[in-house]
Amino acid sequence: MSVHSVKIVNILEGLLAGNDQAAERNKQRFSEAGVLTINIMSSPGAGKTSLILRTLAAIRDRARVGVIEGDIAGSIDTEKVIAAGARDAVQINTGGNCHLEANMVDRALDNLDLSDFDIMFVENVGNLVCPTHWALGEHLRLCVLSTAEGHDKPVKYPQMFVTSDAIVLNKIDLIELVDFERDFFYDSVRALNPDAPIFEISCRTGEGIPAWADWLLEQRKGVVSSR
Ligand SMILES: Nc1nc2c(ncn2[C@@H]2O[C@H](COP(=O)(O)OP(=O)(O)O)[C@@H](O)[C@H]2O)c(=O)[nH]1
Ligand SMILES: [Mg+2]
Ligand SMILES: [Zn+2]
Repeated sequence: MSVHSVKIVNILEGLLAGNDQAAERNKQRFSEAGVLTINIMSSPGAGKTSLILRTLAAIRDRARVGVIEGDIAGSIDTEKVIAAGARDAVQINTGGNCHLEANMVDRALDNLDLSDFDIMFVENVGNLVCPTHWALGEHLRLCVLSTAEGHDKPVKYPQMFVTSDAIVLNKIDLIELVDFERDFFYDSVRALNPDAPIFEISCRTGEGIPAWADWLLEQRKGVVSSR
């Protein structure tokens, strides 16, 4: 390795260590407030916003939900989640950055009162690679994959599947149309991550949303009881 590349590696490690500390502080704030926080990761268009909207409709009478929306630009998703019943939402424009970082979530928290919420969704930037390295302070890491992307994604992006606490297989309504091989997908996910629950969902039809919503509400109890 040249001196130059050693330097780059060290700078990245330093940045990630600083990010981990900021994430730990965020997590402490979420935990003390009893707010279950979920970092939602996927490639662009897999259905992160659609899942938040469907989940809001399913649980808004049982939990107070907030949303932190990470996008490279624009605030279109924030307007949608407020209209769907989120108690409050904040948009983070990353200004070109391809993932959220803990200090961005810290700044978003300046605009939210954590005592208003039971659950906080953080919609990460659409990207299956670098969000895996940048903790935000979440309790749960959720990977959303859509059938249209193909069954081989766990093999191509293993780190995303290794580090996820739960996986949503979205657009299940399209599974026959896109030749998605369910067995291949399950075998490759299980080789990387034996325990994460996998929820088959269609945000188009609502299939699978009740089981996912119930699981989520159950996870929130863990955050409250560990306060
Ligand atoms: N057929 C189908 N389309 C979906 C489903 N979920 C989302 N979509 C569509 O996929 C596109 C991207 O969804 P969006 O939630 O914006 O993805 P995001 O970029 O991950 O936030 C939109 O046109 C959605 O209507 C689904 O379960 N089935
Ligand atoms: Mg979105
Ligand atoms: Zn990135």
